[in-house]
Order: sequence, then structure tokens, then C-alpha cells
Amino acid sequence: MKKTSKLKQLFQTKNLEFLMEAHNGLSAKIVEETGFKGIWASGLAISAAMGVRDNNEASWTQVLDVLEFMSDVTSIPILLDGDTGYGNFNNARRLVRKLEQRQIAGVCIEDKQFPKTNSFINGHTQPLADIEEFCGKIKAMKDTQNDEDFMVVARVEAFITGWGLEEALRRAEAYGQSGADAVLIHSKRADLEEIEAFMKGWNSAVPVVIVPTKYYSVPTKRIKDLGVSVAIWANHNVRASLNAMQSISKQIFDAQNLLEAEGKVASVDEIFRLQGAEELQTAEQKYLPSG
Ligand code: SPV
Ligand code: MG
Repeated sequence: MKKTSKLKQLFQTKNLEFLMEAHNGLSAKIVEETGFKGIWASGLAISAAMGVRDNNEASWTQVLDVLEFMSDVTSIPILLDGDTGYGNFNNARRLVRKLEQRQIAGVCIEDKQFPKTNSFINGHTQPLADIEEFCGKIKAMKDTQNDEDFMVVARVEAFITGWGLEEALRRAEAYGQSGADAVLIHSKRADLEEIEAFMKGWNSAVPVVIVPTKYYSVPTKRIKDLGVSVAIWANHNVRASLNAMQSISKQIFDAQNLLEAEGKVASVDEIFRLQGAEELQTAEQKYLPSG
């Protein structure tokens, strides 16, 4: 099955499905091996791994390069966090073309303005996109895709920016009517209040996606019972890697030797396995001259 069809299926099943964050080829591979059915190519995680801010400091072609590595080593679908689409409708539709060329299954765009700022940094001061302009962007993206199963997810930032439920529903409905395959409703609250209210008011068949980073303590069953289609674990691989790298760097710096460190890190053989080193050895026997 095509990656696009796999992603579409995830969104259309009534069961709550999950996407797990990855930010490079290695983490994407680990997400697939773990058993996840799909990958969230997080803007926060990819920019953090590059050492830059989540403010479109990395260019969209630099993000594409990362995605190409992620896509090449995985068979599960990738949903790109495409920020605001890196410009207007024209930039966003060109992005769709370039994503399809790399077998990326879908893209999520958020209704803010370029350059964006992460939703958890002074969200209430962030300007929203004009609704009509954003709807035009969604339409242009849907009109551009070659593969009918490519997914365009429209992310609603009304709660993040302090506009509230009415605006959130108004925007989500408009985005659904413009052809969005799903809406992502984001909240920075530690409880489920906004998401619950949104789901109660949501009468459309368009699937709903959430990102429970800030309401992590809410039991998954409660989210499932609300009728949410997909939950995104949005940044936990990059955050786990920070802990691991900070702790091992400190340990080696202090000790000035590797005695303690060796037992705390993955073996180099494990890296070779993930890189597929064995396949190359087999291929060398087949293709290199034997003498
Ligand atoms: C991301 O993972 O980059 C997201 C989710 O967009 S959030 O960081 O919550 O905005
Ligand atoms: Mg993001």
C-alpha cells in the first residue's frame, strides 16, 4: 500500500491512532521499528536537532533534505509539520509537489503567519492568518496534489492565541469545507477543557487530530472517548535525546575516561544494524570483483 493511503487509513479508522515524532533518518527508523504506524516530522524537533529556533530559521528546502533521509529509511507514512506552508498559497502548493516527490504522505499547515513561532512561546501574542487566505492555501494544496490520498491537515491555533471556542469551530469548519482532510486542534492547557469543548461542538465528519504535549497527564482513554482520530506524541524523541546527550557529555567530561560511559550508551554494532551495514556487506560480495 502507498504511504499516502496508509496515512489516510490511520485518519479514517474510528480508533484513536498515534503518530510519533522523529527528526532525522535514525529517529524515523527507530519510530518504525518500535511499531508506530506513522511519523510526525515535527518542526520543533527538526529545528532543534539543527540547533536553530522553531521560527522558520531553517529554510524549507533544508527541511526537505531531512525529510528525504527520513522517508528513504522507512515504510510507514510521514506527516510533515509544514508550519504555515512557508509563505502564501503558491509556496504551499510547491511544497506539496516536492513532498510528493519524496513520498511524504501528508502535510499539516497552521493558521498563523510566516515566520511562525512555536505555539508554546507567548502564544497569545501570535497573529492568526486571515481565514479566507488560509482557506485559499488549503484549496491550492489540494488542487496541486497528484496522489488523491495525499493528506492536507489544517491546524487551528485559535485556542493557542486566546481566541476561544467559537473562533476555533468557525475556522475548523471553514478549513474542512475548503478541502482539509483533517483538522488539528491545538491547546496549551494542562487539562482537556478546550479539546473537550471543541469535540462537543464539532459536528463534521472531518477527522480531528490533537497534540497532548501540555495535557500529558490526561488518560488516553478520555481522548479516545471524545472521538479524536489521531494523537501526536510531538517531541519526545528529541527531548529524550537531549537528556541522554547532556548526561553522557557531562559524565565523560568529568571522568576524562570512558569507563562509566561505555555501559550507558548503545553499542556501535547497534548503530551498524540500524544503518543496514549487513546489507552492504552482502552487496559487496555480489557486486565487487572477488579477486
Ligand atoms: C511541533 O512538533 O513542531 C509542533 C507541535 O508543531 S508544537 O510544538 O506543540 O507546536
Ligand atoms: Mg511545529
